[in-house]
Parts: sequence; C-alpha cells; structure tokens
Amino acid sequence: MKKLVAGNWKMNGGLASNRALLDALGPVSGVNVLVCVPYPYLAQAQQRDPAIALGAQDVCEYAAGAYTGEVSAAMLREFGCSYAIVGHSERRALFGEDDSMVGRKASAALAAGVTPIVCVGETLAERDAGRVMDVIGAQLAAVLDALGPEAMGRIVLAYEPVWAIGTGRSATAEQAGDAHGAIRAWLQRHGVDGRAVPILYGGSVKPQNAAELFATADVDGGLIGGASLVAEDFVAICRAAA
Ligand code: G2H
Repeated sequence: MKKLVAGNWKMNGGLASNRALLDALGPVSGVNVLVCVPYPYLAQAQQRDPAIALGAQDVCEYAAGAYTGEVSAAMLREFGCSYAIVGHSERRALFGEDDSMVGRKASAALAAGVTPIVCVGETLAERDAGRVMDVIGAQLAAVLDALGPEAMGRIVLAYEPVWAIGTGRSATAEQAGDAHGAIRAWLQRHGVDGRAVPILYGGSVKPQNAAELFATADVDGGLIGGASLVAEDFVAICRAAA
C-alpha cells in the first residue's frame, strides 16, 4: 500500500505563511500526502492543491448541539476534511482527554465519513518500566470498545512515543518497528484485520531519519509535526516515503 505522510501543523501558521507553505507543496507521486491544519484555516487549505488531502487536528465527540467552542465531524467533512487526528498526546496531556473520550471521538469521526488518525504511545517513564504495550494496549482497547472490530479496521493509527514528540529525539527504526509490529499483533489478537490498518510513526521525523523509518517493516507512513512547517523538509519526507 502507498504510504501516508501527514503534516500536523499544530497551533502554527497564519494566512500569509500558510499560503507560502501550501504553494510550495507540489504533489509527490507514489505517496499519499495530507496536511492537518488549525480549524480556521481549513477553508484556505481546501482551496489549494486537490492532490493534498486535508485533515483536522481534533474533532468533537458529539454530533451537534450546545457544545461551545467545539467542531463536529460533519463540519469538518463540509470543509473537505477526510481525516481528523484524535488522541494526540498533547490533547491527552494538556486538555485532559482520556482513552474513552478518544474512542468516542474516533467513533464520531467515522460516523461522518472522516477517517480518524488515532494516536497512541507511551511516556519515557512507561517505556523505562517496560510497560509500552500495557499502555498502548489500554489506549487501543478503548477505541476498539467504541468502534468494534469491523470499524476498527477503517481507522489509521499513529504510534507517537511521547518522549520523541518535538524533542528532536526520534525513536530508532528498531524501536518504531518493534512497537508497530506489536500494535499489529495486538489488532490481530483482538479480531481486527491489522493488515488493513495503516500505522504511522510520529515523533521528530526529519528528512535525515525519514527514509530509514519508512523502510522499516510495519511503518506505513508518518505524522510529522515541526518538519511539516518547512516546505522543503516536508517535501523531502514525502519523497522518502514514495
Ligand atoms: C508528534 C509530531 C507530530 P514532531 O507530535 O504529531 O510532532 O514531529 O514535532 O515531533
């Protein structure tokens, strides 16, 4: 399957800098490219290159109603989003999202025809304690509870070790491959067709380490933060996945 490279702009950008960045992102053949932009800029990004898919960085767990400040999956769909990141570790750590809320958000996205990119990953303390798959297994179980095994086969997963996010310290290809293989095995053990679920790696992916990470078994693409804000770096990472 073609790899998927998703830029996660986080809370960065502005009309002028977005225009320059989007203009510099030509289509790259042999890879699916996606940019996940802040909500106010969805319309701006929607009007750009149709070869680049559009995503959001979060979605509300509810479909509509009195939820001040929230954005529904149907609204995202109207603005051309085919993906929404859910359960990013920044949302979990800074905005109190727990595993079950992440499951409900994934369910709300799928119900509106938006593919959730569900982020999972361990902290350094959890890794050092040998608890990587305990933590990830609990995160995955909550999503499986919310979706069931058939719909679980229609999501995208992103393995993002918390200690590698924005730190400049990426997981090694071996660490990423081990985690991705364990996630795929977990899916199979729980009645999900794990081969159908793309598993992206995220955490300090750069042009310098992208090719090695993408060449690793079970790494089906990347979720790129800081480097997605620099056009030449993001394009180089996309090319490394082609
Ligand atoms: C991890 C990643 C993108 P960065 O959060 O989701 O960010 O590449 O800056 O580590």
